[in-house]
Amino acid sequence: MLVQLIALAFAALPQVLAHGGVLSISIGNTWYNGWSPYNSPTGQTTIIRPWSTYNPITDATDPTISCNDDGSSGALQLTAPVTAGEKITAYWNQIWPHPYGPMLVYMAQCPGTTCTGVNSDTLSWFKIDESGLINGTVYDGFWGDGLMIADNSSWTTTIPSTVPNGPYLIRFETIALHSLPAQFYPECAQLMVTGGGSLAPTAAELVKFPGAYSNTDPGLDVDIYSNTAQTETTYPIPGPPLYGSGGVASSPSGPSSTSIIPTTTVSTTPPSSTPTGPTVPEYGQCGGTGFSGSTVW
Ligand SMILES: [Cu+2]
Repeated sequence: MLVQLIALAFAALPQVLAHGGVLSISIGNTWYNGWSPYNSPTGQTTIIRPWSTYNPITDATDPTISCNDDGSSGALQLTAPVTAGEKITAYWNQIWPHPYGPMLVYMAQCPGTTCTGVNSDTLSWFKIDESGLINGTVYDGFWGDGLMIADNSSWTTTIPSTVPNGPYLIRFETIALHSLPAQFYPECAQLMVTGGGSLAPTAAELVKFPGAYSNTDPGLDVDIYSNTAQTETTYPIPGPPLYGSGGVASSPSGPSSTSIIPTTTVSTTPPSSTPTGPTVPEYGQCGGTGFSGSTVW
């Protein structure tokens, strides 16, 4: 009977169990509980922008791809103070199940004095961090996503010391390539940056969401189980060149193959409350029909 009840419970929540998103954020020693997509939005106060589903976005031009929602702020939206040069960590809702694909972090400055009330679709984003194929092959190498999983399903990045002061959205994104179309998992939070610099992003570094990605980008329509993938050791990370790189946008036919390993650190200050939520078996896969890759490290 118990087994049957458990089976029923799992059958009722297959989508929820399979995926997820950013449930909390820490900046320095400050812990911020995030948005709870399966609770009522009424009364939720958090620095994370509202988002509505654990399901992945599977179209690179989907209207919800900026912040996994309609782009609006919450009714009781908060903003976290951050000093340029400070580290910020995003925590996913579970042991993340998708080790194959890139990690990306973007920022976008809001007009005026606050991001509250500003639709994220209207902003111009620049990429401050990326990690693609770190080593090995596209088929079974070690990816940014694997590094995120290895770091307690969290991702730490540094607010560039050179960004101008002001209100920003930060957008943490993990892209899963275990099945096609690629799966996008973006979530955003509101920041107020102080102590910054004066290096504005270049035109080539600025993109819109939707707009930054195309479904035919070489880093998004890659079949990691193909024969060529088994010997391919470079991977073109989607999106614009990194902020401050002085680079120009790569053309689809001539992608760059840079793979920058970020300086991730395991948080030395454990959160006072750990994220709770649905769990899946370690490295359990979802959406991966025909999945044939490694299931253990
Ligand atoms: Cu998933």
